Amino acid sequence: MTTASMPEFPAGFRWGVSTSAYQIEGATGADGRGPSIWDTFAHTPGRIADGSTGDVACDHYHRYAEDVALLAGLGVSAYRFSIAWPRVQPTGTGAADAAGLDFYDRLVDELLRHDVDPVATLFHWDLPQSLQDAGGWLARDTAARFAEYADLVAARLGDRVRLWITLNEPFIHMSLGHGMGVHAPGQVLLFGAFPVAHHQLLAHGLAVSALRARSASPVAIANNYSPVRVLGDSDADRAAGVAYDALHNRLFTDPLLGLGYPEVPGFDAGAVRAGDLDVIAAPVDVLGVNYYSPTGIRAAEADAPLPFEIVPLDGYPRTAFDWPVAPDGLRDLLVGLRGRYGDRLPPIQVTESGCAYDDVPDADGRVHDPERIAYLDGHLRAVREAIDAGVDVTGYFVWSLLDNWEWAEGFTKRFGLVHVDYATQRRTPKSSYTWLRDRIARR
Ligand code: IFM
Repeated sequence: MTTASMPEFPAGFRWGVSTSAYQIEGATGADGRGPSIWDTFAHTPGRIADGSTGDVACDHYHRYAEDVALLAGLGVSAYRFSIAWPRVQPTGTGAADAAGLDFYDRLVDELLRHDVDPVATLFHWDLPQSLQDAGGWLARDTAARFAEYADLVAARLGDRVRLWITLNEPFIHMSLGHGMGVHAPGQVLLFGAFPVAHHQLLAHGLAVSALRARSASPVAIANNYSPVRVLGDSDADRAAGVAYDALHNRLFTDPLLGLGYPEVPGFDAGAVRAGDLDVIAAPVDVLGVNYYSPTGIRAAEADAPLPFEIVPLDGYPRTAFDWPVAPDGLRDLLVGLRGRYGDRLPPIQVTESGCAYDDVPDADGRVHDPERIAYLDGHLRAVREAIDAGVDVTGYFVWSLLDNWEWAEGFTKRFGLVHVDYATQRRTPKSSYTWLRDRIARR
């Protein structure tokens, strides 16, 4: 597929790629880094599909200069990475570990040397294990600890990071990590996980002030969204759709934009104290939107624990994760956010969008991934349609630069524009990398 017929994007549109610390860095024992909940979880037999861990991952900690060169070759204007809290504070409290921060200092400088804006996420799920032992996100104190950590990072990098992202996908961390237990820390609390939502949002709000006190750069949060497709036409099916939408798409956005918590089935507001909602509603400069696919919903059986049932959506091509490829969902989501929140909505950047396929080098060592090219083409067109419909979208980050360690799926899912041979750590740009490079160069 050529890039000739691609729509244009507004001047200043931010082209980026995203990664996260535990998924690529490796070097989990280097320079005083403490253990995180993902070290513990990955080392627990039976938790990860292929029995792997993030101990080495893509060895980015040692190969970051090679990876920044790949970013520069791609021509992106921004790189979204995450900072590992246990590198900065090995036990989640106290003074910063200088060597841990030095790594991010070097990375940021290397990015700037190549004219790539550093976009730093403070929390992409790797909570220091010591904080988990003290209650994790069920404990209100973790929010205060997060603000201290944000202050330490901003004191060191606040002059050079161009966009801060406080949290990555707090909904996924709450639901998969604490509701269903398939991610770290592996808790199966179902509705008992709601304090995790509130304490993450409180942490976000406190961190917004901490960052603003040290850095003039804009602040955002990256939420995961999935537009709901209701299957079935009964009132119960529609009510199930509304319930799921509130849980997935509104729980972490309504309070952020000053609307308080939406009505969510089973929501327990016991953790909410006077003044918290004001802290959470501290204005952000950008809303980060992570989108992968829509969710099919219908009413659950009468005695089911949840009031909705998630059902597969037919009629779409599928990724190796079996997720439907639905660019229309991204357009609907962006337009829907604008419709729902109106002038409360800050500019949006799509902070993650991508797909996993079973990419294998051919006999010549080249990696052809036409499905990913089609995916990116479709999703970029969807963003353009949303802009045409009046939504202020100012950036698009592909997940991910590299094939990497995909959480409970281990190394079995490849999301990268660049193929990684995990035995040799050899990086091979896929055909989607070349396509995106040419696409960006046309701007
Ligand atoms: O790999 C993850 C990332 O860490 C968070 N968003 C979704 C991606 C794909 O599953």
